[in-house]
Amino acid sequence: MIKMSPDTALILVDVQHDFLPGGALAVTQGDEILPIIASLQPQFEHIVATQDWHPANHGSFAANHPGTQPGQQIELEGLPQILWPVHCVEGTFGADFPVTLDRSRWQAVFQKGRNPLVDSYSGFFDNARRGDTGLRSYLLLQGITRVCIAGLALDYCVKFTALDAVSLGFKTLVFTDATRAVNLRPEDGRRALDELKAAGVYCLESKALSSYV
Ligand code: VGL
Ligand code: ZN
Repeated sequence: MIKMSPDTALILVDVQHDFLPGGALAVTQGDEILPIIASLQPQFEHIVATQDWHPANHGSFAANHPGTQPGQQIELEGLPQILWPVHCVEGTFGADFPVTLDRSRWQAVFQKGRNPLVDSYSGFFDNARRGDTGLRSYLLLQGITRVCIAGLALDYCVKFTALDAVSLGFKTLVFTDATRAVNLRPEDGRRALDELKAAGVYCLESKALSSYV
């Protein structure tokens, strides 16, 4: 097992019941990333997580816009917004992390999506890039210059977290086997990887991590 240098953090994005099979916004085969995350965690000195955490009146829920369906796009406070099933409501089981996920070495959890008027795919900023979760300043205070990302979902929260990380100047890697896509359109996951690579994000299988050290 390799050990990443202390300037590198593992960011676990939204590994929550509602994104796992059986959840309200289940990502197909999302549970397959759990054993991979388990084998990745011991290789990192710094581990943080993000948690999708919505009030029940959140504007991204189709249920809060009568006459709409999940998957439909609307405008929310001037931004395009895909409507989702009710998911990750604060304090509910769906918003919690599975017990099989070892949290004993997590140093911090950054909640996002608390403002009902704007969605928040990235673990750093909301979609309007106004609200800040504090993740950036936390990483900077810890002396982190490189981040490695795993979690759900590849075409939304993993993608936008990685794009923000690279735009903030972090060397950024996404573990291609420790993420899965929602795939509202069948190619969304593959397209997300193309976008990430084009933005300068390393996309690597977890077993190839030693080649990145
Ligand atoms: C996510 C859609 C809505 C995600 C969160 O974690 O990828 N996707 N909220
Ligand atoms: Zn959400």
